Parts: sequence; structure tokens; C-alpha cells
Amino acid sequence: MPEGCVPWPEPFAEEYRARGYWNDEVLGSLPTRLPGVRDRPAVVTATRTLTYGQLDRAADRLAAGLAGLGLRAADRVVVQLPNDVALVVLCVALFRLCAIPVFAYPAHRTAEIVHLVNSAQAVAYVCPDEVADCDYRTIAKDVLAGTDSLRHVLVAGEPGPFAALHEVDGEPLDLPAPAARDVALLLLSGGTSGPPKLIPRTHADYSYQLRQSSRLCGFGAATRYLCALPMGHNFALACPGVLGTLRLGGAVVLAPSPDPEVCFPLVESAGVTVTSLAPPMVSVWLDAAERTAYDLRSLELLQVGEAPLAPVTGSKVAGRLGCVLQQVYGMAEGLLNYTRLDDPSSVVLHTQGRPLAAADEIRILREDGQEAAPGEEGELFTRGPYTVRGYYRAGEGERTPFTSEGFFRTGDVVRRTAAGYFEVVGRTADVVNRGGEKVPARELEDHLLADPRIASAAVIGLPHPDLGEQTCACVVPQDVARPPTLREVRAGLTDRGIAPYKLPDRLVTLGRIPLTAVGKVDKGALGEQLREGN
Ligand code: OOB
Repeated sequence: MPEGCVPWPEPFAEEYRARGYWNDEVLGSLPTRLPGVRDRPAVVTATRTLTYGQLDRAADRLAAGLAGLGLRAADRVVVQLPNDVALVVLCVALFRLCAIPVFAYPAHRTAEIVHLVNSAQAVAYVCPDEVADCDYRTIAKDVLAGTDSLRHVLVAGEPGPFAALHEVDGEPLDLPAPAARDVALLLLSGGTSGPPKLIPRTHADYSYQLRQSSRLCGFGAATRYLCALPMGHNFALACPGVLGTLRLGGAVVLAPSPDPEVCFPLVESAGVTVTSLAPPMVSVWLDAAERTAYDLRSLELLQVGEAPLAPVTGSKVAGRLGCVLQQVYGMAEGLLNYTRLDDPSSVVLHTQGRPLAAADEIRILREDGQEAAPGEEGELFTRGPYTVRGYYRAGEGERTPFTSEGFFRTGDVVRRTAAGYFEVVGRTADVVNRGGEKVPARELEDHLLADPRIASAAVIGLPHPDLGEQTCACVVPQDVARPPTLREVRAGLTDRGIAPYKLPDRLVTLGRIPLTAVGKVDKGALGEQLREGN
């Protein structure tokens, strides 16, 4: 394990190996030795298809080119590419080089990328040139100015003042294979209240997640997985997702956006069998499916996760999309819960699944610290062979959600049915879940407080019919006579370079922010006050 990571204690690691949960499998090894696989499609987009043979070679050449630039094993690389061929090739190349990708999302802007580069002490940043009005080369310039570890900026497309990713090339090298317990990638936490933490996932634990998830979801060589969510998110990457499909010789179909106009033609032309979506997009797909001329009959499975799915929405999936629905309740830190493909619809519609593996240890603790009985609410704690033991380079003395026994405190309030299925009923963590996109309250509050017009700020989630929750910024203005408008506040935040999905949907100005008896912001009271005022 590299510096900055908390290893599983040796007795646990030994047991996980002895039971075969962890083996020597590493990410980045493609099934190229399977008969006929080299000529089969590995990656498909609207305009291009790459076979396994081509992907294998492109990744080897890119790995050699990156090594030529001086990139070494364990170097961190912030990767912010849209779902496209270049992202898959880069991902495989970095795994082979044993360099560590840090997956940023396409919506991230300067503030987030600076944070990721600094937290990871990344040596390289890889971005596209321009996508939908956002010039990532401008972000790259600001990131270079605001950080000191970066040695390379590589641009997919027109590079401007930087180096072009497609020119990074070299004769394939004989690279030493990583050890299975090495860190393979860093994922971003979605459940922390401040800026995202980095989650070190090893080859061994991630491979285990892929093997188990693929078996559970029935993935195989015939799978055609449509990746419509950002590929760098755990859900699309590895539940079983892109990596789960590639290790079995299936085809990964990449869509730059989950919109039906983009995805439906791909479902038809590539014969997509499975995809994953966040709940707001499910409703959009269901509406569009009623009117579409595209043939969606190849779809066998729709996985839905990241945020609560309304049962009424879920109940329309079989009729309108003609496929099986699966709820996936997971987190980048590890634990995954799935409804099973043969579960009755009452379970699929009303629960968020049960743990992937028998080895997942679960504790549900009530507010009084006692273990909750079946059906009783409590906060979910978990530990297991693919749940990490700590964040990357978590500072000493920082508040940590990992207990002394190594359980991860999820921040989710759940109930467990007698059959072991979870219902996610709420959160203790201070995060707004905007239809799957997580807005950490404290991170946004800090940005709001940097606005000279704002004296104090509290961010809360309010119920929203499509998103589940929307973001409400409650602020006390510096000048009560001239409170800032939502538009002004959003413009100020945009200038600070934050991702558009983190901008508040609503702004409420208050004379003061309610506090609890111990002087903390009383977000419960604030929420009630606003819901009543509606
Ligand atoms: C997934 O991962 P993250 O790390 O972005 O966010 C984790 C949090 C969970 O703690 C929970 O609060 C929420 O997102 N969540 C759900 C959910 N799935 C995740 N809340 C209700 N229902 C669900 N089905 O979001 C993630 C990672 C892997 C697979 C699926 C989702």
C-alpha cells in the first residue's frame, strides 16, 4: 500500500485471501487470450468501434508514451474526460503503468479540480478541449496557477498551449504488473459534507467487487453495457459497469450524456442489453419511451441507484422499457447493495437491495447506540473485503467516519427487513442528494461565505418532485436592506469556479439562522420552517 492509505489489518487481509475474495487479478488485464476476443468490439460510440485487440494495443502504446513523459508507478493523474474512447484507453493504460487515476466528473470546474490535484498531489491532469460551452483548457490554466504538483496537462482534442493526448505514444514496454494489493484508483466520496475525500481502491478489492457484481447481474461476453452516467463514478465504472463488462469480453457502449435522444439510437444500433441511471433520468426515459421510434427491445436490465427511486416510477419500467429493474444502493467507499434479478416486484420497488457479498459486515445503530432490530431505523455502519478502511491522506485529528474497529459510518439512515433488504430512509450526513448528484453542504457554505454580501449561510435540501431534493441556500445578508438575489449569488459562485450542479436552486434570506441548544446550526428547524412557509 502506498503512503497515505490505511491498509486492512493483516488478519482480515489473510482471511480475505484465504477465502478467495482477494486473488492476483489486477485491473487493466483484458481478456485478450479468450478465443476470438481480439476481433470483438470492446468499446463502441456513435462514431467509432474499438476491438479488444485495438484497445489492448492502444493502451500499451499510451502507457509507453506516458512512461516516456516521466510518469511512474503510483503517480496520481486527475482524469476528467467525457465518456469516449480516449477515456477507456487512458484508464487501461494507467492501470498497466500502475499510475493512479483520480476520476473527476465532467461537471467539475476549477475549484473542484484544484482541490483534487492538491489532495492527490497529482502530477498530471487530463481534460478535453471544449465540451458544451466549457473550455477545459481555461480550467487547466487556472489549475496550474493554483497548484504546485502538476507537471503535465494533456488535452484530448485541440490542445491549445498544452500537449495533445493523442500524441502521447511509444513502442509498447514490458511493464511490471502491479501487486494486487496496490492502489489502482482513487474515487471521490459522495457522502461527505465538506469537499470530496479520495478513496483508495486496490486492484484486489475492486476486482472482487467486479467478479461478485458481474455474477449477481448476469454479465458475460454477450453483455452490451451502455455507460450513460459519468464513467468515473463507481456505479458506471464497476457495478459491474464498464470494467465488469470489459473483463468478460462484452461490449461497452459509451454515451456522452444520459439523454434519451443520445442513448436511444445507441440502444438500437449497438443492441444494448443493460444500462444504469440515476432516478431523475428514469422518468425522462419512461416518457421518451412512449413516443420513441427507436427499437429498445434489446434492453434486458435497467439498474437504478445514487438516490431514492419513487416506487411509482419504478413500477413503469417493465411495461415501458420492457426490461427488468434493479435497485442499486452503493457508495464509493465500498459496500454495494443490489436487488436480485429474480426478486419479486414488491422487493424491487420498495427496497434498495441487500449486500452484494456474504462477507459484508453490517451494523445498524440506533441513535442511542444500540443495534436496531429488523424494521427499526438506524445508521448503517459497514466493513468488508471491498470497503476501504480510511480516506487517502486523511489528516491526523480530522474527524473520520471510520470507527476504531474499521467500520465505515455511511451517514445513511436505513431500515432492514427481516429478509435482510435495506430501505434507505434518510441521512445523518450533511449532504444534499440532488437526484444522485451530491452537494456537500459545508463545501457550498464555505463558498457562500466568501461572498462579501453574505454574513452567514446554511445549506439544506428541500423536497423536489423530480430531483428528490433540491439545494436551498439560507443566508443572512450583510446588508439587510439590500439582500443579494439568487441570480447574483449563483453568478458569484460561478466566478469562484464551482460545478454548475452545486449552485443553489433556491435562496432564502433570513434575519438569523436558528441554532440548537449547543449553538450549532439547527438544520432540522430550518427545513421545517421553510417547508411550512411553502
Ligand atoms: C453512489 O455512490 P456515492 O459515493 O456517490 O454516494 C453514496 C450515497 C449513499 O451513502 C446514499 O446516501 C446515496 O448516495 N445513495 C442512495 C442510493 N444509492 C446511493 N440513496 C438511496 N437509494 C439508492 N439506491 O451513489 C453509488 C455507488 C455505487 C452504486 C450506486 C450508487
